[in-house]
Amino acid sequence: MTERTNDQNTCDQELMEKSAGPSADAVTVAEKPSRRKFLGASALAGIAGASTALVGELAAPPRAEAATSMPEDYVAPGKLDEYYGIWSGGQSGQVRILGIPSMRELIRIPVFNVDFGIGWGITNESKRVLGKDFPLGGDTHHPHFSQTDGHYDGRYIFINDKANSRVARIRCDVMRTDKIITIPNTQAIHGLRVQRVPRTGYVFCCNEFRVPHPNDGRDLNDPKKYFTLYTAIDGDTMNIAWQVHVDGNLDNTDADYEGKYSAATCYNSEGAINAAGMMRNERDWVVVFNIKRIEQAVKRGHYKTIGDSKVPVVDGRHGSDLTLYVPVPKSPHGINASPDGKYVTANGKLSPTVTVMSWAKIDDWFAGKLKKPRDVVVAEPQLGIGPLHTTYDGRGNAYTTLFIDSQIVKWNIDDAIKHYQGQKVNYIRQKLDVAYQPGHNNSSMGESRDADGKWLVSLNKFSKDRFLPVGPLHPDNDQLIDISGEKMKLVADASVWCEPHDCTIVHRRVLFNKVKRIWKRGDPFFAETAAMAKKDGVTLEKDNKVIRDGNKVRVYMTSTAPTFGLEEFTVKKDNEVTVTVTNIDTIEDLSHGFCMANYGINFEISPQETASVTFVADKPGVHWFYCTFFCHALHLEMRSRMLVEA
Ligand code: CUK
Ligand code: CUA
Repeated sequence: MTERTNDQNTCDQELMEKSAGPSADAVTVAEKPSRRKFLGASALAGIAGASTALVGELAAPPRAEAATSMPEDYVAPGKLDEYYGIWSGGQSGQVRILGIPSMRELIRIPVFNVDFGIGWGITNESKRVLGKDFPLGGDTHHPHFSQTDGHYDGRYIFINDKANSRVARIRCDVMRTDKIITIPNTQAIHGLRVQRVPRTGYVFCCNEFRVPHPNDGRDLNDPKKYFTLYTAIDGDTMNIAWQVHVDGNLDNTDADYEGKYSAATCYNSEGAINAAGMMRNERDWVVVFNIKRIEQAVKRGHYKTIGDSKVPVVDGRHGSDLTLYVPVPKSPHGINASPDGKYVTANGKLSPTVTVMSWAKIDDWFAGKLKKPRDVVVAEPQLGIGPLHTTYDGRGNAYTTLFIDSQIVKWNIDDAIKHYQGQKVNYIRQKLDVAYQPGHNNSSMGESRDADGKWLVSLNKFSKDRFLPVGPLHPDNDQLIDISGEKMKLVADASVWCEPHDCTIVHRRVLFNKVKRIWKRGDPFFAETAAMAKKDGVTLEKDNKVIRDGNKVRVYMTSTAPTFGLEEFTVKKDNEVTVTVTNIDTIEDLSHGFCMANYGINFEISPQETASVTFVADKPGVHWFYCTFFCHALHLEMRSRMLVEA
């Protein structure tokens, strides 16, 4: 693949030198960050109640700032990135694609949000995906690719919406959301990962909040009766396969490399309803789900249903043989399977440790060969304050974010295991300062067997002084780190809009040839619209027609630069109008838009795509509709009239 060349470095250095004037230097010096002072009080308050040892370490003296090196893999104009990064869009409810290593944002994929740019939430095609009465936004956290036998297969991306308890699927060939489902019996879908083997298969989700079931007003203030569920979705049909009634709450999840197990962290084994209560126990747990046994229980009818939902709910509480509860230190957060298929780590959050469990030992437990649930633990390295998430380089090393320490710690799994067995070995390889307060990190190909240990991204919650001030709301700072050598090297800062949480990084070979450059006629995304046209006797690719059907008017037109197929159409006030536009241009990148002035309508139509919108023509008069994508020298002239009779 692309080799890093000195030429690129030199070129980049020259660029940097040219752009950095004396005033820029002055700002850098004057505003030199003092990382350690930052967050002191609020971070301490946040872990009040955590052990005093933690608080003691927080007060430790500052370390030197890590030197930021010039981008080593500068992607020059016209050059392509080697990796795709799929970013969660956080509270924007979208998914974004970045190029790596450039960290350039390439595109945004609207998912749970309304987007005026492409008309997501405006067109009939997107509304069919969003469903009736859809909420206007979402809180996305975990974008993950479908896999086959532990390799990314480039079919789908799955993403959760914590705010409205939904899960969406994005088709990778057109990078368009094609399914959104609301998970029954839940509040706040948080953790999401996929079954790796034999394939995806299941999409596993953590329902975070404990609520009464059914949540219809009963047991309002009786938290003892609240509980939550672990959900498995069939990734092919997007139907719910089953749910598991668990003890405690659920946070994050991951699956193994054999198709036998998935596991989830629980930070509220206490079943409390406030922060102090949730931190009471010194230990919470990881729940391991035995997939075969759960499937058998469902098959045998050993399940209940809740309220109106038909989803089978099996009982996986303590004492069930469907699950294993592994006690781990206080309030674990991230859970991450290692790409060698051997281990899964639970990150301590309020404990400075990460708990390493062995899938083989989990096998032994379910076979009745182990006495105590803790016997599946093979290491518990002490890494620093606030471990949240871990990722891997495929060479036996793990990289864990330390939220409070604002660091990434690189550690060796085998050495951590030896240390746990009593040997005197140092498992910590390096600690790298990041800016600041990292949540997730993710490595190139890191959640698959093909982890290649080239790049690491640290998704930092705070950017503080790293960018020009832009008002009280700061961007997040996602930092690119080179992990190809012995030492981690910080390469670039990238500002991002709130608050991505997580990303997945895949080599371009996974997607490059799967991604379509123009739509294919007959695509299922607009199949329903095409069926409607057929009923009206309309050939979308050539007809420009107005069909009157009582109070309903259906307008069909083509678009080809720089004209719409119709120069005008006439409707009566309060007619329900459906406008269907087919972009018959065949040239890559030649998108048109359809914007109806003063009607709040805009959508994009890519080459060979059909898109439609339905609205009530409640404003009489002349309304120009115009193209919103600069498609031609006569783009501004690409406009026609809707005449609404009073
Ligand atoms: S969570 Cu945000 S930093 Cu939603 Cu995966 Cu850990
Ligand atoms: Cu079509 Cu601008």
